[in-house]
Amino acid sequence: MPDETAVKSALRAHRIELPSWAFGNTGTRFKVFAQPGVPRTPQEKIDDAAQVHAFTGVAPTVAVHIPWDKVDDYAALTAHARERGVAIGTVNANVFQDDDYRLGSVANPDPRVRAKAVAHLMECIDIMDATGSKDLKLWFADGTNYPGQDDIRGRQERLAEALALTYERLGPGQRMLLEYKLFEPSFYTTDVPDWGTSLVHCLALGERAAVVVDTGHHAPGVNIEFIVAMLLRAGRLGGFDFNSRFYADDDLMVGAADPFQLFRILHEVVSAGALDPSAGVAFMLDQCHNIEPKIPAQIRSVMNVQEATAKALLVDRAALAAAQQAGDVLGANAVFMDAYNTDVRPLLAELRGKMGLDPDPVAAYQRSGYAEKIVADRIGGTPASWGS
Ligand code: LRH
Ligand code: MN
Repeated sequence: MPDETAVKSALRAHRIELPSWAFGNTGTRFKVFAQPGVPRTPQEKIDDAAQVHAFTGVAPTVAVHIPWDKVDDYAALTAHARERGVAIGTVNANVFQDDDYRLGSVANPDPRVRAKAVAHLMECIDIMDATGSKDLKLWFADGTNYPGQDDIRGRQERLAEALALTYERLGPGQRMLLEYKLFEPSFYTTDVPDWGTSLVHCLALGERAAVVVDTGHHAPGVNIEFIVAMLLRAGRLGGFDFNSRFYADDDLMVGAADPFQLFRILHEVVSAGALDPSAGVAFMLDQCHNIEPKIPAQIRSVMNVQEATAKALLVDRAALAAAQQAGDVLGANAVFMDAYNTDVRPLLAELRGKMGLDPDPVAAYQRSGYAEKIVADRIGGTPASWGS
């Protein structure tokens, strides 16, 4: 059986990055429901993210999205984060909300539009230089809606050219993370639709390009842990955008729709020795809390990742390997399920106690009065949202 002390120290060292945009108003094309106390500025988003870190102890960085988190002084924003015990993490580019990008951004037939998109990617690296961020995350809405609308291979050429220009600009210690998505907002082709396409581009670019697996970006029934195992084997798993879904890119709380899938994914990560921050896999949340209170939802999401990770760390690897080698199908599955069916909440509560934290972070946050304070303080101004 795994040594509980080792399990706890791995959980203590685990790092989960929060998305600034999860704290703003979000919704669907049908409605964005405004919530009271929502942040109006990148600074207030960071304040809210710092609450999640204060109560969980394992979420010390906040991913930003440009221009949603655009400021005049990124050094000041970095200092603001530091003063609240967190740091600016991954910088997300956004070339999907400008009228010029109707037919795409980096894959657009029009070279003027492609140049505009590449200029934005370069600007994001300038921001990374100012915030000390190491990862540039790229997700492209680029694609087509109708057969014949554009040349599929031609768009790949344009995409590859833009990625190469951007890769060239990366500074020391900086990486490029390429996220794929099956569809939406494009409904016929998406230029980076799957892990294979992302990996092919990353391999062509170089060592500092890696794939991001957003758990909501696959066709129903896709075995995501198989993709994770393959990317780990290739040394090109750059990170995760964790969320969960019942149907499409629902961006629900990670583990809410399918906690067993999350466990299977983290089993592959732990088995490859890739949980430790030194392995370079970024564990990020990418979620939208359309109807639920956002800060407690982020706290719950971090706890869901911790619970799945703890279960994955509790898999008796020796027994599993022995059963697998022996072809003992039921035995191997039983070892796997024993870990999954282990109630890890007492272990995590105890660990939080050792970290000087309340064993129940959600309840502790609700007792803190912060939710009431931001509703009272944040009067006026424009609540943050995806601002399209
Ligand atoms: C696209 C995506 C991408 C982000 C956006 C907020 O669906 O997953 O990671 O840029 O959501
Ligand atoms: Mn994502």
